[in-house]
Amino acid sequence: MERSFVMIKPDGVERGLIGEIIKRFETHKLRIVAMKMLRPERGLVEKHYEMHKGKDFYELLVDYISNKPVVAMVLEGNDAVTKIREIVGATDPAEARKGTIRGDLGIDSMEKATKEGRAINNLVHASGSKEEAEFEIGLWFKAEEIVR
Ligand code: IDP
Ligand code: MG
Repeated sequence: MERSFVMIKPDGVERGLIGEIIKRFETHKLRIVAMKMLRPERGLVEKHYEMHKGKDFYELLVDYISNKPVVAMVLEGNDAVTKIREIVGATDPAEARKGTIRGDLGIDSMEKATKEGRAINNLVHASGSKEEAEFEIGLWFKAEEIVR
């Protein structure tokens, strides 16, 4: 059984899509083993996205998430990392396939975000690899917060 980290980003929470997003994961046999709602402080978000440090969108990305309501969770299932990324879809909602969360529910695009000088609003974060998942789960959750 594999685990991955998922965060419903501030735009997903703001638009009332928490239930819809969670339903899509549960429907695909991914089990929630940890979950909390919080407004992550800047330091946590900086660490979470440290792999992007130095990129031109890094500060915008940290601004997008910091101190805003998000839902953080750990999901467990067969091939969870890959499966979740498939369910989530491509980074740019304008490019994401139908049937994916970002493709069906996303309303932003890389083009619009760039024009407006902000991060792409794409509803959800999901770990990109097993290594990322391990790092992110440890960053956001204490061992005793994993419930199964
Ligand atoms: P991912 O979330 O699909 O894994 P990453 O490349 O890891 O995509 O980027 C992290 C987040 O940063 C994206 O989900 C998106 O919100 C934002 N982002 C990525 N590339 C850009 C960009 O070129 N401009 C603005 N924001 C971006
Ligand atoms: Mg990523």
